[in-house]
Amino acid sequence: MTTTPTSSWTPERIEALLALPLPELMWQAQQTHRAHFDPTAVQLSSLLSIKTGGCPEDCGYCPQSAHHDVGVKADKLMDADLVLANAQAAKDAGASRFCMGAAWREPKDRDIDKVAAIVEGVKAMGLETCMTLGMLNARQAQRLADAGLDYYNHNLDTSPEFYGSIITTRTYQERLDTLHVVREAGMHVCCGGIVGMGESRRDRAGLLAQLAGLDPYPESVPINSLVRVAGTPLEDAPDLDPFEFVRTVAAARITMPKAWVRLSAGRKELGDGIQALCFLAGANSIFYGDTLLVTGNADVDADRALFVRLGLRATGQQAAPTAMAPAPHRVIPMQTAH
Ligand code: SAM
Ligand code: DTB
Ligand code: SF4
Repeated sequence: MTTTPTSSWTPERIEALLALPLPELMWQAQQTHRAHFDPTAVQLSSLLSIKTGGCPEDCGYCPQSAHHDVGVKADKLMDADLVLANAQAAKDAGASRFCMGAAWREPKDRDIDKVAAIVEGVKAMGLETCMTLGMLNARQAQRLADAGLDYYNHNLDTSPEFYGSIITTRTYQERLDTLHVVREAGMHVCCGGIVGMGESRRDRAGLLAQLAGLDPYPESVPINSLVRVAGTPLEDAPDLDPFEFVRTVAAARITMPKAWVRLSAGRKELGDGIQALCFLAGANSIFYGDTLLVTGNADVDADRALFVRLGLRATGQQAAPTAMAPAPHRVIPMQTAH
């Protein structure tokens, strides 16, 4: 694999998109969105940390890295029963996909045995499954695919040029290699990045060029807005104009027309107005539920109210948003980083 983008979406072309007058950019994004999706439908994924904290990687944004003094306690892999109880709660609340994250650099083979059993259990509930466990080798990817895992999340996070100032313990190429084995195993790829880490607009274009250049591009593209967590190296990252986030979402939609573009971390801080612009720009998926992995997510009642105010509906549900099922609740309390 190579870090040279293979699509016609070069960083230069994408940077030009990002620089368009906002009405022009939004118009292009909306046309693309409407060609492939119902613009009123938003997919809901719920997230659970199944192995929290103590990660050997040094990702500068991450509260779960053992390199940073954040106060997140390192746990072992959660019991399958508890994972399944959380999945059932997410399903009852209306989520169509259950995403499980582990703070590992890479799973051990005995971990794969355990998570494969969890995948089978969550699938049996009728939920789509997604996992993010760090780097995988080809054999591990195949085990997960055979267990029925629908999506594997592994983010590129930023441009190849900016990457080294955020993470030193894992290379960009290693991330691309994991994406390759996930694809070869036949799973859907969920891959995106983080906006607001002090990167330039050119870096955001560089990230999107990498994503759009994957062949095929990811089915699911999470766009995270950095959650600045005290104790991480990025706790004092400079403020970014939130319209840059909207622009990034719009450019993701234009460059990856059929992908699910997910508003991921940082929705609470973005506020209703910016989120509404993101939906207009082509975002059509969110993380729904009390918590992300260790930090708080947007309030579920606020999400339900926002869907009603904007006339959006959750995909996979017949009823109007006013009839969205009750908000999901955690079966066990999650840790909250300060
Ligand atoms: N350990 C696995 C890995 O890194 O591949 C999986 C879990 S990791 C927490 C998943 C993703 O969450 C990261 O790639 C990053 O994009 C995102 N993330 C982590 N901390 C974040 C933060 N503070 N703000 C925004 N996104 C964050
Ligand atoms: C992704 O791109 N964002 C999610 C999911 N994939 C695993 C994680 C967000 C984590 C935000 C910080 C935290 O709570 O740890
Ligand atoms: Fe570990 Fe993933 Fe956090 Fe990086 S982002 S420190 S790999 S849990």
